[in-house]
Amino acid sequence: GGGKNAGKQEVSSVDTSRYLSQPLVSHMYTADPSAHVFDGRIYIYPSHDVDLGTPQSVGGDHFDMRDYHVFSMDSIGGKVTDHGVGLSLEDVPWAKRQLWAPDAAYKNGTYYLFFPAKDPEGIFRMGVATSKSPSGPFKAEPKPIEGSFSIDPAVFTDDDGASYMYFGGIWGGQLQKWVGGKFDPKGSETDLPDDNAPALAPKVAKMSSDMLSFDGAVRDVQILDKNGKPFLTKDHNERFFEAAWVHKYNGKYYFSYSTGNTHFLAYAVGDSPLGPFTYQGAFMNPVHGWTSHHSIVEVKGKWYVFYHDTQLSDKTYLRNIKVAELKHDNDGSIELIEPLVK
Ligand code: FUB
Repeated sequence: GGGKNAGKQEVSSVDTSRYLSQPLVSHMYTADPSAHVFDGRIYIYPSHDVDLGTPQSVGGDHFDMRDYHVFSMDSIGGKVTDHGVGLSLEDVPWAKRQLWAPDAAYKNGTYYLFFPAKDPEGIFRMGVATSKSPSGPFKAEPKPIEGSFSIDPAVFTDDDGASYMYFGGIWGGQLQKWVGGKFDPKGSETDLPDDNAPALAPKVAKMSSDMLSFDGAVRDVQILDKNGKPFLTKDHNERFFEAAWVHKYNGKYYFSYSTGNTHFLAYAVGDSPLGPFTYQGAFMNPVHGWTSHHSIVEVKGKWYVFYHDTQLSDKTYLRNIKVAELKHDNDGSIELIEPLVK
């Protein structure tokens, strides 16, 4: 069971009955699963975690991923197919390291893979790669998306066909180093210093019709409390950290994210894809592991959350993707999921 020594368990002694669901993939480590239904099949675009011995740092250097694999299945609970390497670091001309959480989208016969990576200066940017198949392989554009920065792109396409990219992450995701609109290498490694100032906001940009660039300005995503006030830096249980995702349910826009160092997956609801969004609460309690990162998708009339934990490795940076059902109540709220069975 759990308790103080849980982190010291050998892999062979992991008690699988502690977990709400089991890893979808166990022949390699996977994380940050972005799931989509394309052509009636479920495709998953995760990070591919590897152990290269890179020393741990607050900035997350040990999340040192080098490629992406694409996975698919015909139904929830069905066999998972590994389509192999969809994109490699060496095939991205501008990217030097750390292929972090990706997402995918489809428009006009083309599939798009969006991904963050550090450029030669050590600054996270967002790249895009294209394919005629949802399983790849994807060909990267020669340059990062102009005006992009930080991590964790999530692309949502509304019913009117307009697409938006949500992105940003604090601490290792560098969002706090961009407060002046320009990268400050001397900026904080964690939250901004003023605990009583408004917390850093995630970002949103409308995508151009060819999905290769931002159409207009990058804007702040406002996450407000129930009194209409923004959360403050000190509100670590509620404020945005990373892992943005948007889904639409009953005409409302649900902006969900990780609170990072407090390990919740939380959500906020709004009437426009650009926000503002009003915080509703956590919908998933902390998983086993430090990071929490998810996607929410409808499959045949039921809703699912794809997420990860560290069941297979007991190491923060070697994760495994999972899926669980997600329930919207009649009032639109999401039922709280407990990923660790007590
Ligand atoms: O996988 C690397 C980073 O860890 C992701 O980009 C974050 O969301 C966190 O899961």
